[in-house]
Amino acid sequence: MDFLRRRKEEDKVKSEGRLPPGQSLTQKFPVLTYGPNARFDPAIWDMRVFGEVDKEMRWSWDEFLALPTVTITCDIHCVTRWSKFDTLWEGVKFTDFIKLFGVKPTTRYVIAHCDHGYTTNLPIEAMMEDDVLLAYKYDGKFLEPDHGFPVRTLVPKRYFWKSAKFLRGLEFSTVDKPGFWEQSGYHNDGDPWKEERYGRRGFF
Ligand SMILES: Nc1nc2c(c(=O)[nH]1)N[C@H]1C(S)=C(S)[C@@H](COP(=O)(O)O)O[C@H]1N2
Ligand SMILES: [Mo]
Repeated sequence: MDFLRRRKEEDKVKSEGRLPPGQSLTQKFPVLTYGPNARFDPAIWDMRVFGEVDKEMRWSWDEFLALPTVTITCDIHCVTRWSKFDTLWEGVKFTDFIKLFGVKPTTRYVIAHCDHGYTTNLPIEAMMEDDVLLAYKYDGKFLEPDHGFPVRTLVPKRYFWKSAKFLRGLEFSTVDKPGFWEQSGYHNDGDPWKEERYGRRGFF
């Protein structure tokens, strides 16, 4: 019965054009992390920007928390086929953030660098979307460790592996640098609406 009810709900949202192809709705918030969560020590934690920027900068935890934030509600889509609707996030808006240090016109890609070496890449245009955040609150509370505490990128218009948990830095680059999953066969762009799950030369 539950299954049937869910199928009906999915048919409804699909007809409304809100569920990307091949996705199923979940009410839960699944956790997908390769490796351990980051250890967080506010005394040594920092956020860095480097590469093709006017001014390389770093923020301590306190300095980062002092930056102005915005709140957004969005749908998220994981490549493992779950989608979750109406998720509520707070964080520093990417387009506001970059005004603090200036991005050189030579920048074409942004590479997110995380604790334990996870990286993920996106064209600067994808990061300039209005709903891209350096998020640190979910549903009004600081992120759970499993969901990327203290800070993650949030890029709702891409599959969720592009939303980097345990974020420690953003690299602005003239060349593309495929990240952890992109090197393992996931698609380089990861647009759920085009169902860009796996790369042409992927292993899957
Ligand atoms: N640092 C880091 N970020 C990461 C991952 C990871 O393993 N390490 N997994 C990615 C994947 S594959 C997904 S689907 C989402 C999952 O986020 P969630 O655990 O909050 O649902 O985080 C992404 N960001
Ligand atoms: Mo994922």
